[in-house]
Amino acid sequence: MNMPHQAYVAIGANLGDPVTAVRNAIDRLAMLDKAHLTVASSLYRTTPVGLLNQPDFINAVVCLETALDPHQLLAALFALEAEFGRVRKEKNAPRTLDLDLLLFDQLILQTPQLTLPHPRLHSRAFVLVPLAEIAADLDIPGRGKLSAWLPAVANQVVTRLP
Ligand code: PH2
Ligand code: MG
Ligand code: MG
Repeated sequence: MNMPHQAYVAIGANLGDPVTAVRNAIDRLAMLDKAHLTVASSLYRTTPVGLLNQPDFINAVVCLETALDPHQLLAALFALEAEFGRVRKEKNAPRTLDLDLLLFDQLILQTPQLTLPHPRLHSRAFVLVPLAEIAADLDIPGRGKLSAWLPAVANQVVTRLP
């Protein structure tokens, strides 16, 4: 199948067994219909950003080539979150699995459902560091080189798992 688009997806979990959840999520993303996983980052243990009084997260980023459009891909990500038992409570609450669409080609988009690039991507080490591992030269539409944002998040603790 022709997979004309390239998308980056962030994976996060901090409830239950987050390492297993993130590994299983990567496996499930590799099985998505009309998509092909090209590369997955290492797993990282990260300190919570935002709501601080919650367990550390496990985070990773994957690159997908896909024939889906952005909203179709987002729907597939929400379906996977539900499959992993995600219950949406308050914003930033601990979660069994969070899948965030970061980038879709060089698209800049603002709809009620979806903002691209992800609006907080450039200020979060738990996204930037795994993303830089798999796509060091990446350009963030409207924000410039990914690598230029890394120094600003150097104070956020992210540890690559062996
Ligand atoms: N996700 C959030 C809020 N804070 N912090 C870390 N370290 N990792 C996350 O995935 C994360 C977060 C909202 O989705
Ligand atoms: Mg998120
Ligand atoms: Mg999310």
